[in-house]
Amino acid sequence: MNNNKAIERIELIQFEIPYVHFFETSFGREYKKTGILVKVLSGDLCGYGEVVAEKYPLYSYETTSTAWVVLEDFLIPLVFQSGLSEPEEFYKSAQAYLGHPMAKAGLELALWDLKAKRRDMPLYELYGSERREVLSGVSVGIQDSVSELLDRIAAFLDEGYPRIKIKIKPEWDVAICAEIRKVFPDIRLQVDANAAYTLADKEILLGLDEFGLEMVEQPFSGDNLWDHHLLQQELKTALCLDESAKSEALVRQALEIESCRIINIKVGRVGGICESKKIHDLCRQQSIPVWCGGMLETGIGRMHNIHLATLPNFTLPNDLSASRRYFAEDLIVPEVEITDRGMLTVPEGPGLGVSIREDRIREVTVQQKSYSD
Ligand code: OSB
Ligand code: MG
Repeated sequence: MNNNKAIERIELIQFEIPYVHFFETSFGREYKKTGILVKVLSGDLCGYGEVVAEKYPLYSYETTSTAWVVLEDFLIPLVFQSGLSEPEEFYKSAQAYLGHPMAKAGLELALWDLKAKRRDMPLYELYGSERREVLSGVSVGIQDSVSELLDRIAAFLDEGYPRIKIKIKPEWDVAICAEIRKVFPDIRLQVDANAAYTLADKEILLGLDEFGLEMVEQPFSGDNLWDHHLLQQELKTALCLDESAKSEALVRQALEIESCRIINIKVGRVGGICESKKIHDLCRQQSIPVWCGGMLETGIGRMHNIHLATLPNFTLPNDLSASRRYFAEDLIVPEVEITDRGMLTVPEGPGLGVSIREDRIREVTVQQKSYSD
């Protein structure tokens, strides 16, 4: 088979899958995952990607519907018009269009999976990594009561997760950390505010210093690098940027002014693997550790994250949990599981290295469309 053959067909599949337990952040409570799968077909091979944009523009301005339109009107035509099939070429060409990183990342991921399958090698090897295991971690949403939160944390620790991240918001922050520390004084613990505070809340945020947290993630809005800098000057705990870390250029500026000491890399938020690698390399040069964030992806998006997290500067536990932490049934086999050492094993097969359950995809499909040249 000719390896340089163009893409013959692209499919978009919008899906909805209920969570096993609701997920609540400072943005609100969600009961199901909405997203888009991207399939790129060439010869007898198919590459899979996932668009992590959510139903509502809360975490990001992108939504499932904006991503669909941007893919249909601009990004898919770009692939067919230029005859490209390499993810690096796609990354360069798609930069002409502003914004919409999650839409771009979904298609770029599918092209990476295809590229690795064409070479008959696992994605992590294509990325130049050698690691066969990455650190898991679990992100625990806001609960109805402290006792429910403590029960959930205890259950996740029993399952072997090496680090717990809790979501915080005003009125669910310092007192909650104090309750957790009473019961679990020594666990690796961090908090994520999803932009719920402003500098006027500085005293509350400084109160988090007494809990030995690994980091405080994104207290202020995504556009606000300077206020993160002002807080980091007084906060002993490391700040970590998520929503703000939108590109290599912004991460470079954030590090120059010391807005944070840790970076969360999400492929969707930054617009793909090429941009993620640039951020990873920049942080590595500057001795800034990174970890892989999640968007409650299906197994397809999460396997992509697992391969990315094999890069050497992903040294902190990732927001990568077992399939059953999110869904009753995942879209892949084998499902993602954590080892007794709290790790995730990176599969050896070509591309993502797992089988895609087309039967399960059909069950969760809301809308589907096929595009060809
Ligand atoms: O801020 O990390 C976040 C989920 C949706 C939107 C934003 C975030 C999250 C998570 C999920 O924390 C972590 C995971 O996928 O396990
Ligand atoms: Mg976050």
